Amino acid sequence: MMRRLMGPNASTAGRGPRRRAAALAAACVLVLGPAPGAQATERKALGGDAAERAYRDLLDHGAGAKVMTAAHRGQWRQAPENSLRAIRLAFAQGAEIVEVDVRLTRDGVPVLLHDATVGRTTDGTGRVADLTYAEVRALRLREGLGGRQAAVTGQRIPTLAEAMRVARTRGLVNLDKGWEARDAIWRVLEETGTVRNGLFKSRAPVSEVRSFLAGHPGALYAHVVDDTNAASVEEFGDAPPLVYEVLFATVEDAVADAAFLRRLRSAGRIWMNSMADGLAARHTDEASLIDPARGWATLIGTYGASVLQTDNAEALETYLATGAAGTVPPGAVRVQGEGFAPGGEGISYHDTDTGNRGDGPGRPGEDVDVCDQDGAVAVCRMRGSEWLTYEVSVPRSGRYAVAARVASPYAPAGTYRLAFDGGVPGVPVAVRNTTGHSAFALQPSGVMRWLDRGPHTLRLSLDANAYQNWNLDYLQLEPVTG
Ligand SMILES: [Ca+2]
Ligand SMILES: [Ca+2]
Ligand SMILES: [Ca+2]
Repeated sequence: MMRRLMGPNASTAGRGPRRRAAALAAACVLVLGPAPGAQATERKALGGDAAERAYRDLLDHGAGAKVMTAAHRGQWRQAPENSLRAIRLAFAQGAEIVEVDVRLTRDGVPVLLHDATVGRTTDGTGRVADLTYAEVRALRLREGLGGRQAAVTGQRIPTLAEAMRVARTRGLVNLDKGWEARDAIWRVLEETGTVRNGLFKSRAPVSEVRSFLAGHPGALYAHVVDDTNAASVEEFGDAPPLVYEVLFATVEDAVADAAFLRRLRSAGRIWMNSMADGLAARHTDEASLIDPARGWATLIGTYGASVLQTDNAEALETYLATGAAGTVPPGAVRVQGEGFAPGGEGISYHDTDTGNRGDGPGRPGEDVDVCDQDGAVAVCRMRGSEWLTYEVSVPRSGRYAVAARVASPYAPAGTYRLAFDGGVPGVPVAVRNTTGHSAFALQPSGVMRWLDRGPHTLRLSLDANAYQNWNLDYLQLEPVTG
């Protein structure tokens, strides 16, 4: 019999031990995730609150097991990372799991903070391990992923206890960075009645993991493996962890091998990360938003992922429900930043330095700088006085509002103007801080224009006398109704 590395509390929750032979038989085929579209209805049929359903789903790794969404640091696009508001939003937007980071204050209180220091995400400085809880509580969180130029909000660093109370009926919490503080974390889970909500995670030696789980019945656990510790899978033997989190920098990594993953998949869930390049090769959120086959679809279908950690929980949920991701809204027209018109320097664009200084696919002989930002292809190294011309064709006559999908960790990030059909540039549009070079956000420009059905030119020019440091993924013309 296979004994899962989990205490008796967990095993009484509806899944008995599974015969090893059955597991081995299942291992002969890399089980594909359910077809996109199948998940939405399935979820409603189950009873209990959302956390109970997520818990049962996590324990299920059968052929029809649903793919689960884990929101990286909560919904940080709309609230500070690791804030209570970010956690609430992530659950409200469909994530079954919210990944948070746990650290101890000097006086031993588990709080949510990613870095060892508070500088990036708050208005304070110093190491959290050197600050008392009272000192930590006086700090205010910065927007999104933080950074020195991110606005300070009214949100505070939450305690783990506060976070677990939020999650208690809503879903699961993946406890990253917290292995060293596991005993303190366990006490919080017990005190808040959330043992079933907390998913521990580590890449600690197997003996250490076994010892902790043996002493903490019911603890949920994910083991992190990459090519440096793949042998730990052998050490777990026939008592595997509930979840393996598999990290692979490239598809040539040993842990990305199909037979290896089939084995993991037959015995539990496989968790993969699509936030950035190098976590699951180049199968990222941004690549998925261009074409799911370049990201999520391949992680699920080829690599057997049944938990995906994402910075785009809403978009992933949409993909899992409909099979589509990153689609253009009805009636809208999208033109890629890097898809500027042909013609060359001085005719279709002006760029201030020779050649493509970015790492992305620029055009031969042309100077516009194009970067690959974790799968998003964007015009980068944008400088004052540069401009780009686009050819757009609108499907019907009407008023259109222009929005730009941009990324920048700066405030101000930049200023651009739009000109239609060879006319004069309009009012300056400020690019707002998105708190990361790869943290793209679709920002309305406030510019609206009547356009007759058919082709038009649109020129985007950067004010010469303004600070400019931002990336342009695409422009979008959206029909204005009413
Ligand atoms: Ca250039
Ligand atoms: Ca440039
Ligand atoms: Ca683009």
